Amino acid sequence: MSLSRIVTLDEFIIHRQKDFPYASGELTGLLRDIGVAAKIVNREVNKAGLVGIIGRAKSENATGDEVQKLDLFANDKLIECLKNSGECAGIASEEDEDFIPLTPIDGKESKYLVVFDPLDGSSNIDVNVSVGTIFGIYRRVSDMSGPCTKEDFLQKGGQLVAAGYVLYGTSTILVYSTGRGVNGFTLDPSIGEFCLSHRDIRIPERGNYYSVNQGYYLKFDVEMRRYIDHCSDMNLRLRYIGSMVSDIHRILFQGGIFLYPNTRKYPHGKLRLVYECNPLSFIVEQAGGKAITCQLQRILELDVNHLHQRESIAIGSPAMVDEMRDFVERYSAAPSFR
Ligand code: FBP
Repeated sequence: MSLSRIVTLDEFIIHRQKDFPYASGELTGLLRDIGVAAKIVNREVNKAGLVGIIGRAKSENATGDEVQKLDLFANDKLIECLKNSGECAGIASEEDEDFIPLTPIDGKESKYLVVFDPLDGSSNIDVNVSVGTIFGIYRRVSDMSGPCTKEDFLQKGGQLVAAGYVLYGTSTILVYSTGRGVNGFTLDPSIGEFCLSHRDIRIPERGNYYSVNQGYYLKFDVEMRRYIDHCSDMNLRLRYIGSMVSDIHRILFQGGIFLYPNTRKYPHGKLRLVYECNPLSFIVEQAGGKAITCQLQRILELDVNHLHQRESIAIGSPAMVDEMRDFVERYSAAPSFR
């Protein structure tokens, strides 16, 4: 498929279905429906200031974080699209306490589940800084004759069959992988279609950027402070948007490393394993990068004990993640590295 002609997301997904000999079209349908939900969310994000949808909603989410009105809008739209798709047996959202089993349409049980962060970086919504939707797709492990169960959503990231994100930025781009490389599709508002714009994305081995909330520097463990000092000594440039999906998107194309270490406030890290770390680690690994915790475990191999589990993370260019690993092994006081 040459980039010289317009290739829409739907066309590309259908074309790639042949990569899966036993494909039934369900995953194709699900990816297509997520694309539709992204267009609806994009429309509201773009005119947020005009339709009274900016600002806080008077509620907190499952993990006690402030919720923005647009968070709830995006959450509702994704749930609605997945409910109507008929290709999804259940969903788990960062905004909802528990997973939501979906009623089969026409009695047809689906074998897929979707986890998502409806709007990542929501603290940036009101100030017009890029935000994104992050999603992951799993195959059920529970008995298909009944509704999905919690076990279905506690699968390791390595079990993902597909993952992706939509970035609502200077342009809107959907980036996804089904485990056979990573491709990006830019929304062309004039035809209302996501069109193939970035084929087979490969992350650079190394980059000139590091991404961390430097404001927490003194709250990080000594080995993280040593590594951040090293980044500065190496004249790497600090870039931190405060929307993980936006920082990861930059790193996918320009290289670099994103860090959210554990702190006193977040002793296990802040970012959610199921909705943020696993799907983005799947994408980055598919593009040739690496993703580990600041205790050096591979993110995609982590046990998932509960839906809103938080983890520390170091993710990005492989050579830079390896270098961070060396610093932890050299400077960490933790007995496991002695
Ligand atoms: P939300 O999904 O609730 O927006 O939280 C996640 C997030 O906003 C990430 O996108 C971002 O990297 C991080 O939190 C910023 O956190 P902090 O302000 O503590 O640096």
